[in-house]
Amino acid sequence: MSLEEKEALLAGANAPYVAELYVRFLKNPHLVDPGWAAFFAELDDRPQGTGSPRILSEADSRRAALDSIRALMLIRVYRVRGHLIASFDPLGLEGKKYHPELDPQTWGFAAADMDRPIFINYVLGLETATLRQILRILQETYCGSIGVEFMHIQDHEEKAWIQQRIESIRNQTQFTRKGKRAILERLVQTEGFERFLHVKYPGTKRFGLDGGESMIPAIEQILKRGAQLGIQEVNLGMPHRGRLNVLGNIMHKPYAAIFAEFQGLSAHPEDVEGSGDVKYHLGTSADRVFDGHQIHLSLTANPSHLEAVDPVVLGKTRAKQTQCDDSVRRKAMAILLHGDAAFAGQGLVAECFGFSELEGYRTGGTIHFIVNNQIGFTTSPAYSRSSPYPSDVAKMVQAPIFHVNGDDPEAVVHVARIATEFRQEFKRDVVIDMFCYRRFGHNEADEPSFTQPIMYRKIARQPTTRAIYANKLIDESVVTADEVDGMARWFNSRLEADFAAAATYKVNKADWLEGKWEGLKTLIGEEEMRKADTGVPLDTLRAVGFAISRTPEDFQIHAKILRLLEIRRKMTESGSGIDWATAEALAFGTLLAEGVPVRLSGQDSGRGTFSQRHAVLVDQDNERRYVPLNHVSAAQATFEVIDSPLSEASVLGFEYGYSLAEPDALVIWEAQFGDFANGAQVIIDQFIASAESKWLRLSGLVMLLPHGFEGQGPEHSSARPERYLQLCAEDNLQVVNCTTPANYFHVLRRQIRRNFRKPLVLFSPKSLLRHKLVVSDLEDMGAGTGFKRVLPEIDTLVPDQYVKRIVLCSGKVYYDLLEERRRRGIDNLALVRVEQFYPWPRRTVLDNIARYPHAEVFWCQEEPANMGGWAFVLPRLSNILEDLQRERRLPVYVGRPAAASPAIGLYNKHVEEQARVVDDALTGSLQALPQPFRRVVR
Ligand SMILES: Cc1ncc(C[n+]2csc(CCOP(=O)(O)OP(=O)(O)O)c2C)c(N)n1
Ligand SMILES: [Mg+2]
Repeated sequence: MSLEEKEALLAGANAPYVAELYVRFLKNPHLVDPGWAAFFAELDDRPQGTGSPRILSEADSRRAALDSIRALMLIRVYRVRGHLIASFDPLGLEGKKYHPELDPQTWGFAAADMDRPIFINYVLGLETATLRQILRILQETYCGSIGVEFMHIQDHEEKAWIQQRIESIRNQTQFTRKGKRAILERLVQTEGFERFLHVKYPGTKRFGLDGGESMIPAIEQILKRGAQLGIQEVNLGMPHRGRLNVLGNIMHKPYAAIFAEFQGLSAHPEDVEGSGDVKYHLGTSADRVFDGHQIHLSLTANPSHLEAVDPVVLGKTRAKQTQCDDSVRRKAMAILLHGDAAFAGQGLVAECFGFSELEGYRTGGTIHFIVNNQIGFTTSPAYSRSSPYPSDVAKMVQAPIFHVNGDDPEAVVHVARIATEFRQEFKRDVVIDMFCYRRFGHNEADEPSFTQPIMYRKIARQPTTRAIYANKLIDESVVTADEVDGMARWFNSRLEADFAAAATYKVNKADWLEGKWEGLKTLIGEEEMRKADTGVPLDTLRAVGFAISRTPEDFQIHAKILRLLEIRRKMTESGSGIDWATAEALAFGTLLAEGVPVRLSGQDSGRGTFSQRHAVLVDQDNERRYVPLNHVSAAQATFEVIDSPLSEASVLGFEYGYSLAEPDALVIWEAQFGDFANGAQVIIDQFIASAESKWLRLSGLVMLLPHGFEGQGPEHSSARPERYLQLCAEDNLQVVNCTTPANYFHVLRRQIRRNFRKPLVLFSPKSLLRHKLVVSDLEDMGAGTGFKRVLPEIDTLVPDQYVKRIVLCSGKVYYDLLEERRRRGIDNLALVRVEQFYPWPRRTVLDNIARYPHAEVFWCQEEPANMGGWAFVLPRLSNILEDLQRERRLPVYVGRPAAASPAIGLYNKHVEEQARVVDDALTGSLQALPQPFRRVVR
């Protein structure tokens, strides 16, 4: 019988029979069958160590037993479902709430039963209690301003902790007078700031917190309690709502600075770099002290895209934990604030919960705070989510959820405190869902009664949270009305002073190259700065090569991997034939030996999607894991290679966030196949490509994107290089599609060995991983060598002036062209590889073209004409041809015609197409070749 069936039995005619069983169980649990014993034991979930032995005298009547189990059932149901009738909606939109299971009648109690003592065996802390008492306790604890959902937690300790924590104090903190005044002061400031903006900048968007003011004292409480419990660093992420208030009242950004932004003032435009962003997206950092404990706070800048910042904040938090050796994750923590519609709607929220217990991504629990104003823009919850609460998604990780009435600031602060304690105790996610309302429209110029007239009539009559609380404290004689007025006047005069100062406010010189970023540069300018010393002495390379091809003696390695390691070892010993994966391992290994941590995360990255990497070896007997790159040298940095969850957006966001906080590590996100990165487009567009320009935030993140047309169909061929190339401007990115293991080695090392950080979009090969021509010599990685942005012709051809054609290309197609040219014995056609698209190596490309004065210039790609590099190189090559005063100012396009789908599904057709591309590049005559424009524009 299931638990539900047993519960149903209790409420029905069989209750006396169950009571009989219970009497027996209390005497001796073995007297009833184990199923019932477990059921009764479950009822009695009072904290361990309390209560007396369960002994009921023989004389106890059947009725008493029945009372007991019914009462215990009722208590249990209140724990599970009490929140369903709690009054946490300040607007009371749902009216009086009722749930039959919370009605004592359902359990067989009548009005006459209210005052009979019932034995409840110290559950709720009482040996006996009347039904009236029991209900009062349950309603206070579970149905007041706070509704708690925690009975879905399967871990006994966590569940018992919450139960004990809230039942022992009936889920209320008795605040001191000082504590109450502090909450009031916070509310005065929160409301005062919004009002001030409302008056000074009427109709200007600010996405005010009006109606959700209790959020500010709640965050203050999290910080204060967190500081007491060891938190030293908090990373915050939040949306638009109330952000200015958080900036001013939590982050202590000068009000004058915020006012200056409202006025669009740029008193000192020379100090404001980049393209900037709207004021309610900006981040900042601050140090604050709570009870003598310092906390460093950092609010991450974010784009409009709701919840996109979440994984970024988590990645930053993780990096901070690694930096301060916080392996128990006690010192650094993330707080994420959310809107109700966004929390329920955006998949990134679920993706981030997915991180919470993963070895490679966990951050020791995030405190989530939902400003649940019961609306999203103009959409009511009934239209925007299928779950009862916006918070239900958090149940996927069994996080406890506190629904709380925003108009009861003490309750809000109380749950903030418990949530913080829970996080510190169990290092798990926890959610506060603060029910409130939005006093104005979505923004302040928006009219909400077009769509929610009833709700907004209610809101118009609703006194502010501050007014409600001030009156409460006046009633309790904690403050006088005059004092409350005094608080508001004082704060307002302070705002007025800042308002006056705004006109001449001098923008603080950006703080972005401080701390870990010190010594790095932003303005690159000079070509020289782009160069990097990335070569490594051969001895070091050999030592690393040896270390990465070794396993411990007692390690049962798979026979094929053993052979692979032997081959790797021979490659480095002989110094030739080094393949892609070995070059990568050498790049990582040398950086590690130099003290640079390497973090690589992506789907199946440990082994490598193409079974090429084998960075994690698995003992065939016991599945013990061994990571050779962590055994390179005694003083080396740590290599983390992580098989990620199957979520592109959040994992890319996480690694991007990690790179924001850790410029001294090589941080890499790897796509399984490059095209899957489009699931993370928001992170690419809103952060990776534009964060430096918008927010002056740098990142050295590497995106590894497998790319190449090998007949694997539409979704395993193209990493969509065109998309990244279209994003390139103002030196925001580096886009590389290199073709030799040595160049790959250098481009990875270059990421760390220069004095600036830029995201690197790196297309990586698939078939080339095992291509006989795709090998390098150790010497190509030796001291003095470096990354080559363009690779010139390597074969001996006719003298330069007789070369008839230059075929420029990038990536894998080069080898198809090279092999076919050799096969056909063509000696007057030069192949030039563009290894780096952006920053566009104009001078080197120009030199490589100028070298062949009588050659036609072709661009060959395997991608369709509307994809790949064509649109990017066309104007740039034309520009060069113009400078060289070539007769033909346009390069000739050779490749697949424009297509809706990146690649064909049929393998044979692919082979045919590929052969035609190669043939066109090698033999097609200028006139006969279909012109790109004719092919593209159809
Ligand atoms: C991903 C995304 N989709 C749509 C929007 C446009 N938008 C901005 S705010 C908003 C409503 C958000 O509602 P909620 O999350 O409840 O926050 P609230 O404004 O009520 O505080 C929408 C749809 C957005 N910013 N991001
Ligand atoms: Mg909302």
